[in-house]
Amino acid sequence: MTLNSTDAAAHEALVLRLRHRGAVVSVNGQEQEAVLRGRLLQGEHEFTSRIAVGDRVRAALKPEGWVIEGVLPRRSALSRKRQLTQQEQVLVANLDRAFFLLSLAEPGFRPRLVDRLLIAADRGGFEGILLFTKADLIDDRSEFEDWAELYRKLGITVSFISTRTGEGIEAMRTQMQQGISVVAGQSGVGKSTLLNALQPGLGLVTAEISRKWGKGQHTTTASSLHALVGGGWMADTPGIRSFALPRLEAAEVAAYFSEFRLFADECRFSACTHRHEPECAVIVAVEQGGIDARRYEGYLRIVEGVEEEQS
Ligand SMILES: Nc1nc2c(ncn2[C@@H]2O[C@H](COP(=O)(O)OP(=O)(O)OP(=O)(O)O)[C@@H](O)[C@H]2O)c(=O)[nH]1
Ligand SMILES: [Mg+2]
Ligand SMILES: [Zn+2]
Repeated sequence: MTLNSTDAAAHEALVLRLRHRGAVVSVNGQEQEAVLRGRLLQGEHEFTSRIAVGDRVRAALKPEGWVIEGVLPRRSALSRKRQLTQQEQVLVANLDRAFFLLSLAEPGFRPRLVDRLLIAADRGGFEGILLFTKADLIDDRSEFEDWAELYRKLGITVSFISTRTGEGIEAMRTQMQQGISVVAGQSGVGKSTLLNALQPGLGLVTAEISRKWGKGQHTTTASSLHALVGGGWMADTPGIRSFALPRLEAAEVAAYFSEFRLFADECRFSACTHRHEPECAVIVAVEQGGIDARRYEGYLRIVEGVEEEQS
C-alpha cells in the first residue's frame, strides 16, 4: 500500500521477524529483508529494540534494497520489562488477542504467571485468553476445571486443548481469522506445536521436555509472525521464564483485580493496600470467600515483585 501521493516510494510493511539491524517484513504480500535506516538505530531508548514483530513500518525500496524508514504508532503491545536493563521489550505489537498457554502436565501446571499476564493484556490493549494444553495427559480434570471456573467468572475465556486428540483446535481457528493472535507461555507448554497443528506446513521447530529437568528447553528463541491460510496472522514467541510488567507501581496493582473493586470501597483507609491495614474489606472478603484466595495470593505476589524490583 502506498502511504501518500507525495512519497510514492514509501510502502506500509508488517514486521514478521527481527534481524540484526533490520527485519523480515511483509510488503505488497511478499516477504522481504529490510534494514533499519541509520537514524532509527541511533540514541538510547527505553525499548530493547526500535521495532517489534507486528509493527507496521514505512519501508522504501532503495538501490541497496528495502529500508525501514519509520514505525507507525502501535495500537496494542504485549511487553515485559527486562530485569537487567529495565528496558521494555515488546514481544509482539498490534496484537488483537494473546493465548496464554498453561500445560496441565509435562511441565506441570504452574498458574503463577497468569494474573500478571492478564494485567499485561489489560494494560497492553488486547484480549487475554487462557488455554490449558496437553489435556490428553490428564484423566481427572476436576482440579483444573476449578481453576478454569475461577477465571471464567472474571470474564476470561478458558479452553482445554490437545494437539494429540485435536480437542479445542477447531474452535481456536475461528477465533484467529481476524487480526493478529499470539501464543505465549513458559517453555515446553506446546506453543510451537499448537501453531504447527493450526497450520500444517508451518514447520516451526519443537522439542521434547528435558528428561533431566522436566522443563521445556527454550526451543523457540525469537518471536515470528505467520500469515494464516484462512485469514489473520499468528505469532509464536519464546518461552517466558519471568515476566515483569513495565512501568507498574505497587499502588496500581489492585485496580487490575476487578473483583476487588466492589469491596475496596469499604476499606477503612482510602489508600488501603489490602495487606496489613485494619478494617480492610478485601481481606475480610478473602476470609469469607467473596474473593478467591488464589487471586489474593496472586495480588500479593505481584505487589511484592514490584517492590523488589524497585528496591
Ligand atoms: N501430550 C501432549 N504433548 C504435547 C502437546 N502439545 C505439545 N506437546 C509436546 O510438548 C513438547 C514441547 O512442545 P513445543 O511446541 O516445543 O513447546 P513450546 O511452548 O513451543 O516451547 P519453547 O519454544 O521452548 O518455548 C513437544 O514434545 C510436543 O510434542 C499436547 O497437546 N499433548
Ligand atoms: Mg516453541
Ligand atoms: Zn483494603
